[in-house]
Amino acid sequence: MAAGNKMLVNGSRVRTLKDGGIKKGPVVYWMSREQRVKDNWALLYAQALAMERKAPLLVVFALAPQFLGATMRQYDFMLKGLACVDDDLAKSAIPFYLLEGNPEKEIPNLSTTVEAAALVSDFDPLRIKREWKAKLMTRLHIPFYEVDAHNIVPCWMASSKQEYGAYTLRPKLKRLLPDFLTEYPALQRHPYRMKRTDERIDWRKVRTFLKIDGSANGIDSVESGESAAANALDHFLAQKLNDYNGRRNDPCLDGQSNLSPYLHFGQLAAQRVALEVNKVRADQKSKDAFLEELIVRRELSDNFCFYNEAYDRFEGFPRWAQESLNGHRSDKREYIYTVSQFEEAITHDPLWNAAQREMARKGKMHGYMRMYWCKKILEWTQSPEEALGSAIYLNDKYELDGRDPNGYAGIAWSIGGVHDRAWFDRKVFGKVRYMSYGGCRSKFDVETYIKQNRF
Ligand code: FAD
Ligand code: FO1
Repeated sequence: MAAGNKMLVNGSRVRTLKDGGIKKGPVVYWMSREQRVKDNWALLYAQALAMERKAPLLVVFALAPQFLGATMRQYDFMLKGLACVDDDLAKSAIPFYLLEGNPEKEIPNLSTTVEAAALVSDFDPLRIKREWKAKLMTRLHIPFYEVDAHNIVPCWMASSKQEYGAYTLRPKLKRLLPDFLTEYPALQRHPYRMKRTDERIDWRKVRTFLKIDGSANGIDSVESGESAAANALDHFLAQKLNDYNGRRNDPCLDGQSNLSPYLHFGQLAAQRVALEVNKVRADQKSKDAFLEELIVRRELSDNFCFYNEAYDRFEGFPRWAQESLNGHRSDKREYIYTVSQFEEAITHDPLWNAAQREMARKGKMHGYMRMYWCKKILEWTQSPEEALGSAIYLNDKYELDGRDPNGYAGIAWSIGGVHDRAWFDRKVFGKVRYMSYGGCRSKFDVETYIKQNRF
């Protein structure tokens, strides 16, 4: 990127959280959601700012001791990916710092220590991130920018309000995509240095800092890091995209892309995926179906979490769903399970138990089963609020891709009809869409799925 040419990063991807004249000093990119070096608009913007001032650039990651119920399963995956980021940044002469502790303290301290001229962060609609930013802003005295490097069309550009569903967001995205679905400029080797004050990161010691639940085992079958993500994309494009439309909804087949852990941790850019999908020759219906999920459904989730601050609460459901679920609070539940009975997969339903086991063992439940799995938690729990709590707890404890706007939106869709329409009224569910064991049988071979996930 030519020195100082910020225009290569489309300005509407950037929001100014704190304004001010940029004095001398290094530019800091506080990496959080986008844990990658390539195809990262936030990093590219930070480098443009630094180039403009002939200033050093440094990247920091603040490692929180706990994060929304994450276990060693997710932290292990993330830390392996961050070690790759450290190596890859070094190849571009950009130092990477891992700070231990909550960002609202660590980031302002570091900015002061290095006498930073400006701070750049990446966009994330989750409450915890907005709180981190709000708190650290009170202690920051330099300009602070936020770049949406996750969505192809920046969240605040796609829509200025919560959308009813995919059908209302889709046309807005389609109109803006040509402006935003562009190739990325390359990150430059950074010419301006600052002396490195600390020794190399001890990635083993880092793990001892965490205060988390070690019970969910790591998932060795999914390799972490930016190059593993690129390989997973290549494999999907070459071997699976062509049949995606026909195979993606059958939980007995491995028809999905399996890209969600990489997208969640930002080891792969959705924009890169879309650019590569458009380049390859494959069945058009499958390409369209895949891009609908990758662009419309995924950006709809960020829209939901960005504009609905109750994205993980009953109050975040549409009015019709709240009223209708309220009307059925006292309905007798045919079965009632506690969250630990769900967690041990000991319900009366072998299909539901198989889905829970798939998630617990593989760290990734098939997309079709997530809907059935979640709706049954509503059906077999005393209240919608308790069902919501159990679904979020289990989803975020076991899914590698958990703690993500897609998860909160997916669970709110299943339990509270978010982004869905009202159906005919029935026990417990009210007008929220129902899914049944019989319905699954008509869609795929339930016995095979149960056998595959017997363990
Ligand atoms: P593919 O079918 O290959 O799709 C490619 C990408 O498109 C996905 O990685 C994802 O980014 C996006 N996508 C696909 N389906 C959806 C969807 N329904 N909503 C939003 N984006 C979508 N997704 C998560 O990333 N994390 C979660 O914690 C999560 N929890 C869910 C819980 C429930 C109850 C439901 C109904 C859905 C949940 N989803 C979640 C959405 C979806 O199931 C997963 O994104 C998908 O199964 C991931 O597998 P994949 O990457 O192989 O999907
Ligand atoms: N982001 C951080 O900035 N610091 C963390 O320590 C951190 C831990 C973490 C653990 C599990 C997980 O799934 C996500 C985690 N994230 C962390 C955030 C993550 O990178 C994503 O930004 C959000 O979860 C998705 O919006």
